[in-house]
Amino acid sequence: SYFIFVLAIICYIQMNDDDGYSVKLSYGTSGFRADASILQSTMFRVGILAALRSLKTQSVIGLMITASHNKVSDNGVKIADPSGGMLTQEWEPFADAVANAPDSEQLVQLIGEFVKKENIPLEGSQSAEILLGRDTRPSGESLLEAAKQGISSVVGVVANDMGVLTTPQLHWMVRARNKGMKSSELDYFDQLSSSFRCLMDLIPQGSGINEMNDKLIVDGANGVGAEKLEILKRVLNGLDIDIRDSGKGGVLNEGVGADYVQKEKVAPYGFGPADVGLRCASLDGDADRLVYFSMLSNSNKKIDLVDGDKILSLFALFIKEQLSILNKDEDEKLNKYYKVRLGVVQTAYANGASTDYLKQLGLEVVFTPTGVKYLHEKAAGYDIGIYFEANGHGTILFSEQFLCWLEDRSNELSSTSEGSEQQKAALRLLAVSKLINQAVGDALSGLLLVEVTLQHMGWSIHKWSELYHDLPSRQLKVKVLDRTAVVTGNAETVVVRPPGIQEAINAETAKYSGGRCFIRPSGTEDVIRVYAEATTQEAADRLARSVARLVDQFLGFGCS
Ligand code: G16
Repeated sequence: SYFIFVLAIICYIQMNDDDGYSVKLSYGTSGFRADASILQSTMFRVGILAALRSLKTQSVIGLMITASHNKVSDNGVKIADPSGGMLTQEWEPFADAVANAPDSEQLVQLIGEFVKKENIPLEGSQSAEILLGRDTRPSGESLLEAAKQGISSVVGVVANDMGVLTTPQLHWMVRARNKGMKSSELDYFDQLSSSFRCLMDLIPQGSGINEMNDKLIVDGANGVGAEKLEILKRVLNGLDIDIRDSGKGGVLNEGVGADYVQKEKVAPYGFGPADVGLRCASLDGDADRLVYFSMLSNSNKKIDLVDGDKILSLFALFIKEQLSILNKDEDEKLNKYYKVRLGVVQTAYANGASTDYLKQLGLEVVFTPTGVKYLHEKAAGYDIGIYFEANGHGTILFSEQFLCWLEDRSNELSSTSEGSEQQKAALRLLAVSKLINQAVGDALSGLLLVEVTLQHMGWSIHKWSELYHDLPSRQLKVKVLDRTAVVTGNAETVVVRPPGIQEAINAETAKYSGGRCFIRPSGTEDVIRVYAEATTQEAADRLARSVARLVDQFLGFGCS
C-alpha cells in the first residue's frame, strides 16, 4: 500500500503543481490561506496530512475549506482534530513542511520520515475517515476534489464530503462522530433548537422582555452563515429574524460581515436609516464569528458596536448568576455544592474596559496570543471556561466532570424540589452546554444564546451595551516586506524582534494618557496589525497611525 501511496503523490504533484510551493505557506492562526489559484497542490497535500492524522489517532478528522473573513478570491484549509478542536500544535511544523516541500520526491521523503517517527499505521482502520466541508467560495469545489484525492492516496482512509457547511458545523460533526453521538447536520440543528427552546421555557416570569425590540436583523456576510441561519429559523419557527446580505447579489465579505463591521465600526451594506436603533448582528464568512451592533441615529452608517468582549461579559454574567443560584446555601460536604472553577480568556485585543469590568465581577481573567487554538486550550482548563476574541470568535467550555455532577444534581433536584430556582439554574446550565458549540466558536449557537440571555435579563441591546463603555480604539494593518520578521512575546503585548521597534512604540504610546498599543503579524493575511487604545477616539486614531508609520519605517516599503 505504501508503494501505491508514493505513486499517487508523484503523479498528482507532477500533474498539478502550480505556483503554490514557490509562495511560503504557514499554518498560521487558523490553517493555510492564500489566493485560491495557488492552493490546488496544497489541498492535495493537506488531504494526505488529514489522512495521516486520522490513522495516527484512529479517529475521524475534519478538513474545512474556507478562508473565513478573507476576500472571496482567497481560500484556505483548516484541520479539525478528534476532539473537534483545531489541529494539535505539535503537528503544525509537519503541516508547514508538507505544504512547502518543493517537489514530489522531497514530499514523499518527508512523509516517509514522519510516518516512521510518529509510528503511524498505514493499513487503515475502521474509523480512518475524513469529514470534508467547504464554505460558499466558488473555488471550494475544485479544491475539495484535490483534498479528496490527497486523502484517497492514503490507502484505507475514507473521504466523506459533507457539502457546504459553516466551519463550526464541521467541527461539531467531528466531535459528535468521535463521541459516538448523532452527528448529521440535522442533528446539529436539532440540538441547537431543542436547547434554545429549553432555555426560553426557563425564562423567569415577568422579566422585562418588553425592553427588547423583538426583531433581530442579521448580516450574513453573503456567506454560508446566512443559508444555515435560514434553516435554523425554519426549525425554530417563530424566531423573528430578518436575514440580509445572504449572498444573492452581494460579494462574500465585501462591505459586509463581522470582520468588516468590527474593524471599520460601520454598518454593513444593506442596512439603512430604517434600521436605526434596532438590534443587529453580523456573522463572518464561515460563521465562526459573531458581533452585534445598533445603528446610531446621528450619522449615516455609524454604529454602536457590541463586540466579542461584550458577548463574553453577557455570558459571564448569566453563568455567574446561575452558579450562585445553584450553590446557594448549600453545604460543601453534602455533594450539593460544587466549587466551580470559572475562568475567562481574552487576548490583547480585548478592550481594556472589558477586562476591568470582568475583574470587577470577581472573575479570573487570563490572556493568550490571538488564535482560537490558544484561547480554547486555556479555557478547557476550567470547569467553565468562557473565551472570546474581540472580533467575535469564542464559546463556553464545560468540563466533563462538572457536567456529570450537574446532571446528577439536576436529577436529584427534580425529585426533591421540582420547579425550584435551583433546579431551573441546573437545567439552564445544562442547556447552555448543549446550545453553545463545545468544539469551537460558532456564530449561530452564539447568536441563539445571546438572544435567549437578553430575554432572560429583559434587556435591550442598548442596556447590554451600557454594561461598560469601551475605551476608544483603532485597528490598522500595514503591508510589509516580510511579516515573519516581527516576533512577539507576553501574549503579543511586546515585540521581541526586530530590535528597537518596541522602544519606539513605547515612546509613541507614552505621549497619550491612558494609551495602549501593540503590533503583531497576522496569521491569516499578509500584513502587520496595529491596535491602539486611548482616552479619546482622536487620540487612539493618531496613536495607531503613528505606530503604523513606525512599522512601515522598520519593516515596510518605506512609504511613510
Ligand atoms: C482566525 C482565527 C481567529 C483570529 C483571526 C484573525 O479567524 O480563528 O482566532 O482572531 O483569524 O487572525 P489574524 O489577526 O492572525 O489574521 P477566522 O474567522 O478568520 O478563521
